[in-house]
Amino acid sequence: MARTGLDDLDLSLGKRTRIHRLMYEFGPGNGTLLLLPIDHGLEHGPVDFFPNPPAADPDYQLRLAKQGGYSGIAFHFGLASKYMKEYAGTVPLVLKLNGKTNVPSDAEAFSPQEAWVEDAVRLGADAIGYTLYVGSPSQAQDFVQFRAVRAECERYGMPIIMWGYPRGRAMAEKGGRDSIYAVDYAARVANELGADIVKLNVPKFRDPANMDSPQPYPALYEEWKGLDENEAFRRAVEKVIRSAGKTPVLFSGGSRISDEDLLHKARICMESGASGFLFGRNMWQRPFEDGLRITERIKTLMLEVIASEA
Ligand code: FBP
Repeated sequence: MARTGLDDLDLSLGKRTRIHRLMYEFGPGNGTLLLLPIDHGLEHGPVDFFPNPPAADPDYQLRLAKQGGYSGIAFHFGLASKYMKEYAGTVPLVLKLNGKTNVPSDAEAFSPQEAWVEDAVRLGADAIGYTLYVGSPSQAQDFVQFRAVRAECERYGMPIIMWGYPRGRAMAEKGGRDSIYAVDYAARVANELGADIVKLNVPKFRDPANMDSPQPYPALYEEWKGLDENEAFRRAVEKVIRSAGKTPVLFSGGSRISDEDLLHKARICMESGASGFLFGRNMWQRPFEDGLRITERIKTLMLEVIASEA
């Protein structure tokens, strides 16, 4: 499937220049993105650092991003302004503008804005990150908040990477946040609302007939029924990327999985038209040298897939 690239996008010069830096001048290059997120201390709490305590110091991820050659690092305001001094100009920044802790229930999920696009400009960021909870009861408030961020991003030529997250009670009743229905919908929402790039979780296909909910998602998604797991996954990823239209898609890693599973998942995503990854825990919840090693394997895989398409 054709990959959505920079040439397919109608962007202002500022956005184009910044995305070019991320997709071609840093990271694996060739129009791809490999971002290292470290917003987990806010989103999940310090528990995410228990498997690898040195990773609680953001310098750990900055060193990994620099030595591993990532396209950029995603930070909230506090970490960006306190830890990046010696990495200025060598590790591109994606400034997350909204966030929340996971202490309150996800039923009403909403991430309030806690930094401005102007902060991103002042900190030298090449993009901002915005989490939008698709389907949450707070969705109306989220759309309004996003509209203001989008307008500021237009004004400053700042690209928007949307963390497109299906969440909330209604999504849970419709098959859950990782269902193909949910992720496919989030991909379309990102394209509709004007994200420049969208980050999604990989979709999981489960037969609606086997779900607890009396009315999961529309039967139209049953076309994957009976296919082997890999084929169902590949088709689900392709479907989601099609729904994202003119919005390049990144996939996240989620909690730690084996290297073989991670590489397998990454290959299918790239072959299906993904533009790259935003892998966090799978990269830094491990000893530093091991983090560099898996980073190299992922980058090699990404470039192999791109080369095979040339
Ligand atoms: P991971 O690769 O560790 O999943 O990171 C991607 C990410 O989007 C982070 O930016 C964010 O903190 C986290 O996932 C949210 O994970 P979850 O959806 O499980 O709360």
